[in-house]
Amino acid sequence: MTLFVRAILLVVLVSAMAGSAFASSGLQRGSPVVSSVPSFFKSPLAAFTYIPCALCMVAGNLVFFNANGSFAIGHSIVSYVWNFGDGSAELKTTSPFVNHDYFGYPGKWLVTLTITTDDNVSDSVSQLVLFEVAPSFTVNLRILIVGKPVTFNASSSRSYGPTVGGYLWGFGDGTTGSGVVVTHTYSMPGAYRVNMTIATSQGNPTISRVFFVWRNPDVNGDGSVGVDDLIDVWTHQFTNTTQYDLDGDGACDTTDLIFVYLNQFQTI
Ligand SMILES: [Ca+2]
Ligand SMILES: [Ca+2]
Repeated sequence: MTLFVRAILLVVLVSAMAGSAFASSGLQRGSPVVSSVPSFFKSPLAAFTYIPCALCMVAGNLVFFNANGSFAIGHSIVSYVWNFGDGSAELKTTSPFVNHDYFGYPGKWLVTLTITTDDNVSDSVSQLVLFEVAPSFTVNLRILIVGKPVTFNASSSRSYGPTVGGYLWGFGDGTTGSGVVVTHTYSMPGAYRVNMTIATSQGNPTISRVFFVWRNPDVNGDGSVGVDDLIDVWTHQFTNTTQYDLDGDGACDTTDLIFVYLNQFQTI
């Protein structure tokens, strides 16, 4: 290894380590501010899932809400405002996790979540919550990559009564799918709100989570993510070369470099 390469590696690693604190905490908090954002790169995006406490021995209809799948790049989410759809007062929290105890029938409510970022940009999502149905889904990839099929699987969902007629998906890029297991391929990097709706005899409850899709960090295409890719991305910093702009924010910058660094030796 030449001295020149060693020098590059040192700079790369130091800058990557400096940024790893925010990178490891997820893009929701503390990512670098993005100056020019392409139109497909929508942020923030509100999303939530819920778990009905259908088998709990508690009074009322207790529901756990989780908005941790919401997303904002370059800014923090400073508030979550919940309208639980039952006439109760809206609840404003700083935590993405809340629970709400409903009392009485019909056991389904249109719930609206509004998130706001520290630069005062908001996004809302409204979804039907059906107490006797617990929708959930898993994803088969740790990291979503442009051009790589990803499989969403809703077979972990449960119904405690209503007859399930099917599973409907919105992939957040304008396309939809149906079936308990679906596979989708994204063509552009960015943030996508994936929603899954269960069609039932009592109503169609929905949950959603935001997924971030990256360009492949194996930028030199040799089949693995390694130091060669790290150097490639580092040498293209601030050149606006699309191939090296892995998060699709319009520039090859530190965020892209850290993404490669964090995914060295990983199977992509
Ligand atoms: Ca490579
Ligand atoms: Ca970028």
